[in-house]
Amino acid sequence: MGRKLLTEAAADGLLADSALIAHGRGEAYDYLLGEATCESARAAITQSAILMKDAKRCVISVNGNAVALAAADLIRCAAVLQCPIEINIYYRTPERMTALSSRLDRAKKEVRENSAPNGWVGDWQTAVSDVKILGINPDSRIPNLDGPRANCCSEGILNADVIFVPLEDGDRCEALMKMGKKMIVVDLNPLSRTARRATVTIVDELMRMVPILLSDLVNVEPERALKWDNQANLDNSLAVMLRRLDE
Ligand code: PTJ
Repeated sequence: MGRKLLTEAAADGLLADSALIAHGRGEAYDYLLGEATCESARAAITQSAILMKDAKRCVISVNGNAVALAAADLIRCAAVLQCPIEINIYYRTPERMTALSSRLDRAKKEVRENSAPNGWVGDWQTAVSDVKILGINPDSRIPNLDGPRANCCSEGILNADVIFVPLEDGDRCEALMKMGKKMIVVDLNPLSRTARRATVTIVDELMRMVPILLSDLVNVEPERALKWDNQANLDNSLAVMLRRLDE
């Protein structure tokens, strides 16, 4: 399913040229995970939900792959949190930005017509309509980062305290951490620079983990904040992969 979504998104001009290479790298790590959400990833998802609910200004940052694989569920998460989604891509072109923005607008319309997530109480159509899609007109730059990928919005990434970023690039993650932001990343590679720098790393496949995050955002109480050792959590995910190699 993921491959189909990505090849269709590539044909629609949503993706970077290297997007399928990135996905293939992810698939290799996912194979070692047994294509299942491991215990350490499950704990990281709950910790992420707590940080996102606790945030003063949370933002969900998306790139081409994230939109292709999980646009609808990411919009549901944003609706529950009442936070914006910002398109922030590595290989930025006006054509890709427009294509990604249209795809998110279309997904928003579909999500608005579907039922609310289980356990969520309120006016779902209004909650979804209120989700802002940012990124097309950046008014700021991430300090200490070169090139167009530093472009961002003051209403989104620049002033957020907690940023959820699937498939983030190491340099940008580092620059945003230096700004004092809490970074929640999704990366199937527990050894990547992004995975090792982030506040919370979810070593899981994006399409598989977003529905779990959504359920936690609806159901987990924010007071349940856990003490978090990201390196220990990464080591546990790596141990799952190494055990599989030994089998
Ligand atoms: O849309 P853009 O312009 O921002 O470009 C996006 C890509 C993905 C091309 C760009 O960010 C990139 O080159 O990424 P990397 O450096 O190859 O990193 C991708 C990381 O994400 C790798 O560590 C993969 O293991 C991981 N990954 C790939 N697919 C998934 C994934 N992690 C979770 N779920 C996935 N579906």
